[in-house]
Amino acid sequence: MPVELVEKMLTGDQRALARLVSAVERQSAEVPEIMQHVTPLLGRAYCVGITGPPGAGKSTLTDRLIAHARQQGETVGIIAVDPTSPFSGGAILGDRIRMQQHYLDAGVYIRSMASRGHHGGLSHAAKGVIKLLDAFGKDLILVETVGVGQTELDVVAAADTTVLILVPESGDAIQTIKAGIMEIADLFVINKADRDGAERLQRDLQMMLHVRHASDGWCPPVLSTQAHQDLGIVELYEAITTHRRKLSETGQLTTRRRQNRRQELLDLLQQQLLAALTAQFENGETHSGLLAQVEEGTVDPYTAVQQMLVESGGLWR
Ligand SMILES: Nc1nc2c(ncn2[C@@H]2O[C@H](COP(=O)(O)OP(=O)(O)OP(=O)(O)O)[C@@H](O)[C@H]2O)c(=O)[nH]1
Ligand SMILES: [Mg+2]
Repeated sequence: MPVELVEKMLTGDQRALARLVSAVERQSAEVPEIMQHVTPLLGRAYCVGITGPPGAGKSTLTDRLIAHARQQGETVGIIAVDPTSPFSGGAILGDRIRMQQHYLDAGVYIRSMASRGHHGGLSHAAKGVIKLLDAFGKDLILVETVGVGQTELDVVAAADTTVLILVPESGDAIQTIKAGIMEIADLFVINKADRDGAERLQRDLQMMLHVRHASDGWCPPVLSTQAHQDLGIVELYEAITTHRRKLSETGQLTTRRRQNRRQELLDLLQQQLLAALTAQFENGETHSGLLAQVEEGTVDPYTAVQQMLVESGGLWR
């Protein structure tokens, strides 16, 4: 029973949490009921999205951030989203190795999510898990994604603060980094600053961001770290804290979270409508005559869609 499981989780039961996380990951039919019980408890945790190209050092940085947050007395939840691997393979295994020192800490909960079985629902599943960790009482939630596709963009956009991790080699590739991620990043980090080109990239980025953000209230800082040596981590943590304070003081945190909830509703509606309509269509339950006509070219797809929406419950006005 979802209600009992949620109540059990709220007593601090990690196994109940794990079972709820699995239900949300599967997008089980119980998700609406789970969310009904969880929603009144949300909003206490602070969520940080950590994204960047493969191998940039996201997991190593996350590992160091966890350690620092724990020293500050915060409890931490981590979600590592790996949309590229069809199995719990490479990157997730890497996460396990890099974050293993925290697996035994009861104040830390780590969950890896791969794309297998999600059929495009990965970002919804990830957002659901963020909510569970929030309700469970984690102070800080870190979400690691490889910043290459729409799923990651959707997930990091749901975070309160988004951190983009680059490496000195990203300098030449900066044009190819998904533009959306460059635009939503609140903080930039050049990791592997022990390598050549770090300072130049930092200068270039600062200049670019300064021009772009001259008029708004927050110019994203560009930090430099050497995660494997634990260098720059405290500064990164403090920059996240500063951004958080600024968002709270200006009321932007409330605005952002409202927008995110709205977006989540629209995305979910779109996903579920599409799934329902497509299933009807593919099972040949309805519209089979129309399909044949479209296939033959006697009816155009615009008219067909209009008619299908009318038939599917008056969705077309
Ligand atoms: N030279 C150098 N290597 C680093 C630094 N930070 C991390 N690394 C190394 O970079 C490699 C990749 O680190 P990860 O933390 O797994 O990177 P990631 O971005 O999580 O990788 P994926 O999740 O696979 O995309 C590891 O071998 C790290 O030890 C750094 O500051 N300098
Ligand atoms: Mg990683």
